[in-house]
Amino acid sequence: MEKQNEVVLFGTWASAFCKRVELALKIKGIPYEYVEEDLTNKSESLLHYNPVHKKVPLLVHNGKPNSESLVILEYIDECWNNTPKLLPEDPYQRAKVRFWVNFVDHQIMARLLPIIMSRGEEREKAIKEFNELLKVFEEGIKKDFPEEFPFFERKSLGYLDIVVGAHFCNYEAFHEVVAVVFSPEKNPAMMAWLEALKNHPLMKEMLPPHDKLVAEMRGKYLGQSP
Ligand SMILES: N[C@@H](CCC(=O)N[C@@H](CS)C(=O)NCC(=O)O)C(=O)O
Repeated sequence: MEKQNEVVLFGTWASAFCKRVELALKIKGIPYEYVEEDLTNKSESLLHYNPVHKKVPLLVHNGKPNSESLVILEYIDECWNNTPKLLPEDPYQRAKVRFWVNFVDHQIMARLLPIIMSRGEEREKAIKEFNELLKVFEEGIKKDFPEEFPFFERKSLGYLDIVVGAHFCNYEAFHEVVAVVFSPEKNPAMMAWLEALKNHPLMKEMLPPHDKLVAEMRGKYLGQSP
């Protein structure tokens, strides 16, 4: 007999994209099996189920694969629609949330690599540009969601909380290894939101341990072995 709702997530522990999916599954209370992938030696299953990108996260639901974290989040929200909603019910609010998630993914995240790759004055310039985008983001979400900021104080964690939290709650590791990019003086709204997210029980449970992440980042960005 075919198993009902068999959910398998292929991921890697340090990937914020994978954390997005794990958070969504936990918020919705969906039981799942987790498979840790070695990206230097990808499994047959990953290559078979995600032949286009060959990346994690990969979610296999009753044998049907889904890849790309944002696609997976929306799939989860639609499939398990009697659990807390990740996206708002109202189509316009939903569009706004998608707009800002897209802004984080394509604009803000893209400004991190120039910071990692540069040094000295060039890095200062890259940090300044990153902060300018954060300002746009902060002003934008305060304007679009005036009643809801920080979001989860009024409801369970949503789509934007997941994306922002999974990527930026571990900012202290980035500060330690690469550079200080967030500060309460420059980014008060973002910092308040991150502090609140960091204290959320699911975020605490899901985020990679600080020291392990620092060691991983030192290896990846600075070529230092543990
Ligand atoms: N746009 C993808 C990005 C996923 C991604 O970059 N995954 C990385 C791990 S963080 C990966 O699998 N890399 C393996 C590779 O590039 O071969 C998403 O949102 O899921």
